[in-house]
Amino acid sequence: MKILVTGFDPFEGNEMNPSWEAVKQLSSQIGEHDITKIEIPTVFHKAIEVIEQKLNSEHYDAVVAIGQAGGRAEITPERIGINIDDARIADNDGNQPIDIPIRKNGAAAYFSNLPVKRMTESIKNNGIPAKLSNTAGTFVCNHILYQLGYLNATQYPNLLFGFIHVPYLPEQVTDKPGTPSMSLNTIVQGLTAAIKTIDHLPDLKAALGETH
Ligand code: PCA
Repeated sequence: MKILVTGFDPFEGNEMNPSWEAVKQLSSQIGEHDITKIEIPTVFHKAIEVIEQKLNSEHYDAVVAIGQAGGRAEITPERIGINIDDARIADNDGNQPIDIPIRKNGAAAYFSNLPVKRMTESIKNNGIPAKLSNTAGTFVCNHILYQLGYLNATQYPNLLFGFIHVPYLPEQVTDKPGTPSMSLNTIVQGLTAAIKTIDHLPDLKAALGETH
């Protein structure tokens, strides 16, 4: 498969974004997949335009977007993107939409069509903490996952799409006592394990749900 993998630029005063740092280090061939990597801006709407340009200019079988989830301890494949922008902080262009639907004519939500449970288990089988997440938040990461679902529903019916959040890097939490982090090398290994397992087969029926 030809897979486009994206990482975000730094936001909220961070000097780096682990998502792009890790994506940069991915190998250009993961299992049977050819990997193309691009950095996208942490900006509502602009981020998806960059991805759309790539999809319009070349054929890709899948898009996997990666983002930072500061405070999470695990690598977290995301199950769903919801139709709302509700920003706690401004994006990198100063936009702070509050309770604005992303697409007026879109569904309430789109489920990732990647095998998110198999990806989660595969990361864990490599000795790396992972957890299936049921919310990508309401900032630019959720926005991108939702927009990818919208593109899949409206223009690219065969496109596989999904999102994976990654923790802070250790150097980002030196002044945030008690905040979890993960080394760059471990994040790269975890993403590699997840991407390797992408295919069109039905997902695992594993009990990875949550009670709350
Ligand atoms: N994380 C943010 C946006 C960019 C990023 O890396 C988020 O989780 O929405």
